[in-house]
Amino acid sequence: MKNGNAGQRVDLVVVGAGFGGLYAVYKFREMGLRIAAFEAGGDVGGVWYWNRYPGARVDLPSIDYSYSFSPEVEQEWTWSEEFASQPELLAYFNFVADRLDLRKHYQFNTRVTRAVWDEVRKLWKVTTDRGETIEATYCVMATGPLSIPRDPEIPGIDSYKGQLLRAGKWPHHPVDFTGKRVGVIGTGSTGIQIVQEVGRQADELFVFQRTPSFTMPMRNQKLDPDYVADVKRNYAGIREAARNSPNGGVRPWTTRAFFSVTPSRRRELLEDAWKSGGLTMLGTFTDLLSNEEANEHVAEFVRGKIDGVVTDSVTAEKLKPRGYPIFARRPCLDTGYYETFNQPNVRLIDCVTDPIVEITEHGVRTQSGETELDMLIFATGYDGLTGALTAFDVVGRNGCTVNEKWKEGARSYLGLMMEGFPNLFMTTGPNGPAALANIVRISENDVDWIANAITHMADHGLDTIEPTRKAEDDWMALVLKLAQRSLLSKAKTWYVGTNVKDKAQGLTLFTGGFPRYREYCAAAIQNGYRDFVFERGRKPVAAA
Ligand code: NA7
Repeated sequence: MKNGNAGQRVDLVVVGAGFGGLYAVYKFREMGLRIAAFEAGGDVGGVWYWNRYPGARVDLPSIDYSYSFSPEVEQEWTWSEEFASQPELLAYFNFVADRLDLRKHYQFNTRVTRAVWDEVRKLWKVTTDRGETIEATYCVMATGPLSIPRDPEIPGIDSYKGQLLRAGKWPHHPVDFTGKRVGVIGTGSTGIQIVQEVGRQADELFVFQRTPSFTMPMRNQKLDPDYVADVKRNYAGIREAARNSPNGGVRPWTTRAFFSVTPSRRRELLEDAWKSGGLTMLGTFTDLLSNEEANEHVAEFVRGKIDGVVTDSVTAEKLKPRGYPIFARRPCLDTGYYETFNQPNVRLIDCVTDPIVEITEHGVRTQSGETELDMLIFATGYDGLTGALTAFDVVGRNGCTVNEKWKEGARSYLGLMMEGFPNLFMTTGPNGPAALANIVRISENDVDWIANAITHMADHGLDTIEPTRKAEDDWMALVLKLAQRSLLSKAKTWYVGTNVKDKAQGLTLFTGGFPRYREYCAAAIQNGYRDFVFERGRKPVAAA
């Protein structure tokens, strides 16, 4: 599709060309629906289209972080590394788009600026930054949990005269750091990946750290062709196992509680997990996110590893995360991050004891003085989970916007729909398991669920679908109850919204595990859609 959408009427609008969007376009096209799809980026890939910073890499095994819906794609695509790099991930997206001929449905470089529910005509009017308006019966917001990068709230950003780079909007050309004085603000997953890479190239690297993250060795490796062949023969079983695991992936998990084994056995298990790499440690005990004492033991184990690597004891101490549970912030995976701080060209600036005051013409001024920089990189995170749908006006019944609805915190039913927003669906939406389970498995689950709902409506001649207030209230109560049992709320992170000024705070994630989430989604269909209100014409219709 080029630019010929103005005034067009379609069955369904899809926003986004990441994992959720591409599968949605495929699925709904196969159902025979007329689709218009929009993507702000210049091509497919979602977050992997934008995040081209050096060292960008997924923290789930590539085998898991890929579609299961297409046997052709599974068999024809070959992953080269256990944890794929951004270029390989982008190549995968392009392969899928070409192989399934999805690109033609998209209008790229086009941002949706407004979506308004027309109560009389029972359709969504979707407006883009190109000034066109499309009408659609259904709207699928596949806008992703991490699509609105945010600058740090530091005065003076505009005055900086050096080269300013943002991890989430990285240039499309190679950036050369040789001979440069480089600063990185932010030490989450993104900052860590950048630091370990840029530290090897830059003349001097200054790492501005406010909250240290726990990071564990990724131990990435090239995939053995025999292993890949074996995976390809067994994809069906691998996918089934992933769907039935709490994290939606093949990562090992257990039914063993931390204090159920002796201290020496615990140590052994943690050492094994450390050696095995990736997020293995997260699956070593069941209660790491519910038992504070168990959690602190594991945190101390990881802090000990920092001492084992970082030679300067003051720097080692500063790098040790304290004051929040391990895994309550997204655990990071690294390849030599701590080793980077043993290099003479790398300096850690602790922004707790020496806070950033402003960004100046020449660099960054902390309380103790100015650090002059040729290049400054922001790795300062995202308005996560909700940011994409609050960044523009999504207007439901009675003129109510998503922003208004979510003023006190994001609400939804199953992370899929909202009361007051008929025929509007989300994939990996807030109050679903996004961020806590494999986003590809969640996206597939969500698109399949939406497809079921649309088929049900077509079969019964229904015009609108919307969850009841009670269903949404009950779901939110469950999400809250589970969240209260989890240590995830005990850290300041994008999971709980504390990283964005004035954002409502609270854990807007379903923490009950992926299989249980799938069960709830399936039950909402199998019980005859009793948690939804349907309309035919202007009349409410009881669930069939
Ligand atoms: P994160 O994990 O939200 O990290 C953002 C980092 O930026 C974090 O260390 C913040 O410190 C830091 N930050 C933000 N503002 C400032 C200011 N003003 N001064 C100093 N430091 C600041 O985002 P990522 O992009 O790394 O990772 C996002 C997800 O991508 C990750 O969870 C994985 O799922 C992949 P703070 O914690 O606020 O003290």
